[in-house]
Amino acid sequence: MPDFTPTPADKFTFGLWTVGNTGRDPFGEATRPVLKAPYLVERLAALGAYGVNLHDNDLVPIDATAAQRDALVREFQQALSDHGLVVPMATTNLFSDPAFKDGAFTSADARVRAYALSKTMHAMDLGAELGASTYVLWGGREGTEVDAGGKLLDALGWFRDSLNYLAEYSESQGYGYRFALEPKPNEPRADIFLPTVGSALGFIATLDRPELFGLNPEFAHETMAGLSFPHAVAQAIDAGKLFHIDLNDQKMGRFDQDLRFGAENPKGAFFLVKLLEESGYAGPKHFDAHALRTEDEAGVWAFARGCMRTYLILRDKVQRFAQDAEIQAALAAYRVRDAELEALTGTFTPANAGALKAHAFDRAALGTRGPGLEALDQLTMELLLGVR
Ligand code: XLS
Ligand code: MG
Ligand code: MG
Repeated sequence: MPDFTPTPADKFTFGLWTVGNTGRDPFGEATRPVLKAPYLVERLAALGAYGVNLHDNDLVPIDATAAQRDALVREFQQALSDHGLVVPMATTNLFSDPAFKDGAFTSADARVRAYALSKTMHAMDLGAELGASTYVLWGGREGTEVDAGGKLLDALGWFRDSLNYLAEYSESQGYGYRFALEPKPNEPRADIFLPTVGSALGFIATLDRPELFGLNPEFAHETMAGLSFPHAVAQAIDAGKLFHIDLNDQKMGRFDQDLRFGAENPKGAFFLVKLLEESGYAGPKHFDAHALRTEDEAGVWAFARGCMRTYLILRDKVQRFAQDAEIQAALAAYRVRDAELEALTGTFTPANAGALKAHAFDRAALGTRGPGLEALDQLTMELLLGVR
């Protein structure tokens, strides 16, 4: 029986803001004290994590002086090198400060849009200094409660202009970032622009350098939109755009919960792990979640350990699924092959099209055949429930 202990080779990462979450919510104060970044690094390394990600202000307060910034960065870098953790991803906090209350890149105020660009370029400098190669853009405040301002089309244009500008900045500085857009349907705004993976994929195609932009899909965000996370991730993979991933869990139809990975929907988590492992995704697996507000610091580390263990347990189940003869036989029966017809549908030629149009299909037989999905799904459940 494997012991499911993570190692850096598993490439698990956490945000400073995740294990550093103090439990504050819109109705209640913090329930846990602030933990300093170097301490978080030390504890994550001890648990077997690979890296740590950050927003600029997770490490450097928004009003820090240059000297304070440099001291905090040095202390953080020392902890990273002492404990062998890397910073694969960085991002900008464009949502906490009241200046961004009506958007950052999509604010109707040109001064706010300019400040958002400036703040992001400084944060990109910080990320590059720490070695980050992925730059996440979550547009938390990019949205509206009311559309009386009439900025829907303008906002998309401002957003596009800002992303184009930041890509040029990255290239001109030699940072070589790959930008990962993180869609979310709502919270903290009533309606956030580019609300789903599909919306972001469509938008990327309109950018000047689409090759530099991809996705950072999050389990909770697609679930909040009532969508299937594995389906969204499959589309990102198919488009060659899965640049990063935020793993957590979420009850559908609720506020943004950021639950421990697999806590709510282990079956969805299984199909997600299967997709990541079998598609060859090689990037970090980032847990963007936090311990329940009820928990003390011991609960925080139980949460972090739990996220990684659940991933490893599901990865083991994926291997068992691939080795299970009965499951593989059911899968083979489900995927019906037909050499003659596949030859005709593989490539369009006038001759193939003509032969296909002339082919006599047994429509009744096609409609009558049962594909065996009930049995296959039950086998999957029994594997997940630990009885096979
Ligand atoms: C919030 C987002 C946020 C981003 C990073 O819901 O998940 O944590 O991942 O800004
Ligand atoms: Mg989130
Ligand atoms: Mg996230």
